[in-house]
Amino acid sequence: MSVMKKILTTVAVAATLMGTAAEAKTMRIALVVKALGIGFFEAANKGAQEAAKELGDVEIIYTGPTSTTAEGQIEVINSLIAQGVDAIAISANDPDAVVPALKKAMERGITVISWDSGVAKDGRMMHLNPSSPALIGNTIIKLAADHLPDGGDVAVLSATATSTNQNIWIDEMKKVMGNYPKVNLVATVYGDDLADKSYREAQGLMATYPNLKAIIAPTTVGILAASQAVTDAGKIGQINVTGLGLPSEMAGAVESGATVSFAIWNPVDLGYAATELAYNIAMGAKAEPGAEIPMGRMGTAKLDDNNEAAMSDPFTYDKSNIEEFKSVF
Ligand code: RAM
Repeated sequence: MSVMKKILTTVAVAATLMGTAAEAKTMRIALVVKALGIGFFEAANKGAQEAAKELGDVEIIYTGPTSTTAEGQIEVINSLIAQGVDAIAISANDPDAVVPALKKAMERGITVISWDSGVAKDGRMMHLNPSSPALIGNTIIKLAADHLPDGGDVAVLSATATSTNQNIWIDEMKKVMGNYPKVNLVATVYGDDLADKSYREAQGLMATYPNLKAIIAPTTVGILAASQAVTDAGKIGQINVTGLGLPSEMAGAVESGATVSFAIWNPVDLGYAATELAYNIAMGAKAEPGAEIPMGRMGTAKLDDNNEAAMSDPFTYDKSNIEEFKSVF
């Protein structure tokens, strides 16, 4: 065989092998987050990567807009449709605004689920809640009320005004406010899951409500910013910042006393579970009421009438356990 022929043959063999590899096709699952740069979603991505490794033939595309807008997510979704991904698992900035783009994705055969922050029923095959919304709503007010024996003014510092998950949790919280007659909810403000805006909103609350006793931030970005604002204002011990946070980000606030306690579920597990669900539905599992869809080491998701399921209960962190968990997530 001439040298040239040998080279050509080698190239041809290599091309054939590559073609075969492409046919035994890797499943591409896009994990679309509210915005890039949020620790909670980075932890979820760790779980997604873990699931991908376990499943073997999966590639995770971790993506999202640079700020928490539905418009930014729509652009991301359209680009994922153009790339022909196999599945989209989204934490939505707005339950309705992303529906047309996600419907288009499903029409093209892309599996679509939501997790963390839900999409309206028409725009997804199922939704994975981190925990029961009622339990989360109960938890965030209880965290504040437990440290207010004499009651007092509390305010909510949320994420965006259209965020599905925070809005549901705040609604659930309001339903049980009657159990805490001495606790008075004076305001709900929005920091858009941006550190600087959340910080300014916390400052605004302190200025407007001089008797404020607690800030409830059901967002990891908001709770961290509010604890810093309270610390900088010299109000540790006067205003307790609580809500949902990451032990890794909140360790300093717990140590200083700006935050007595807060709660969260494991975000790594949430990203892992969402990936397992997207994979299994893309592989043919039917997302319908009553279905039980496997989530790997997280067990199974049992879908309710709305095609929703919950992962696990929130867990409370304080001085007694923060050290142990701050290096986990
Ligand atoms: C922020 C996001 C996320 C929420 C957590 C608690 O990271 O708003 O959607 O689940 O907080």
